[in-house]
Amino acid sequence: MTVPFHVQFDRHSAWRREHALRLKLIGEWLRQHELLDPAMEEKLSLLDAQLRSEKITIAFVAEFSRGKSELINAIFFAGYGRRILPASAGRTTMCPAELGYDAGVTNCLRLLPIETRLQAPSLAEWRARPEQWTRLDLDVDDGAQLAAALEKIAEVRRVTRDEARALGFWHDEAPEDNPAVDAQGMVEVPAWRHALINLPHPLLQQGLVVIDTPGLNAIGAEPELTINLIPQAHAVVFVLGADTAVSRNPIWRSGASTC
Ligand SMILES: Nc1nc2c(ncn2[C@@H]2O[C@H](COP(=O)(O)OP(=O)(O)O)[C@@H](O)[C@H]2O)c(=O)[nH]1
Ligand SMILES: [Mg+2]
Repeated sequence: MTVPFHVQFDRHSAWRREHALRLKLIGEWLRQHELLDPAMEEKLSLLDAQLRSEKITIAFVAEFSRGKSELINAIFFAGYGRRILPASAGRTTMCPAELGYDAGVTNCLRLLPIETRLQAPSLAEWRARPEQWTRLDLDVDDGAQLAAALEKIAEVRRVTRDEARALGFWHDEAPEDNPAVDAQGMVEVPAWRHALINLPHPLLQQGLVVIDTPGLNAIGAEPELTINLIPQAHAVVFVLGADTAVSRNPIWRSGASTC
């Protein structure tokens, strides 16, 4: 019989707690026998911190509008009886969203402006600069407030083609993937580069991190997704539309090779 994911995840969390306890007992035993030198103490506390902070990351990958965000809504937010993460027909949400829980941070949505792509620091480095992220508080007891706040993830900006090119959303060599140009010669790009959602959902509290990726083009536009976040995920869920199945889109080749 297949063991459901949440049961396996509970077991994994129990295994981690058990190991943290054993480490503590080893530390006490070593101290009692006067064997705990500072180097050993530091090693034990590092291992303990690692066990406590370790995350299990699952990335949802597909072409745009295949139901990734809606699936995450169904798994995590069904209790609200309404849509929480923005999900709509067409190529809407181009900003990757990462759901997780850090007890040291309030329930909030943090958004990194798209313009940060024009600067040198990597996404990992921006994470260490919380003041650069726009922050919105989230009320977990109010589904309407939660959904309204998370709508912000889908915000777009109108920019010139040159700006879009600099931001990685315009490629002269692949015109079919470029955003539509309006009468004023402007194109839409996402307003945000990355979204971090901090919520005390039981699975997230146990260390699960879920990455909702945008469609293929936007994945390509954020090298860190292709180089770091997706390959380093412990599991990648590929979502197919029943009506479209596996298309000729190279996401299947590039996705498979990064896993
Ligand atoms: N009929 C049907 N529509 C779905 C299903 N999953 C998602 N959708 C709709 O398909 C559209 C795109 O879904 P979304 O989750 O935004 O796709 P994403 O771009 O892959 O995140 C939305 O209007 C969803 O409500 C499904 O299983 N059945
Ligand atoms: Mg989506």
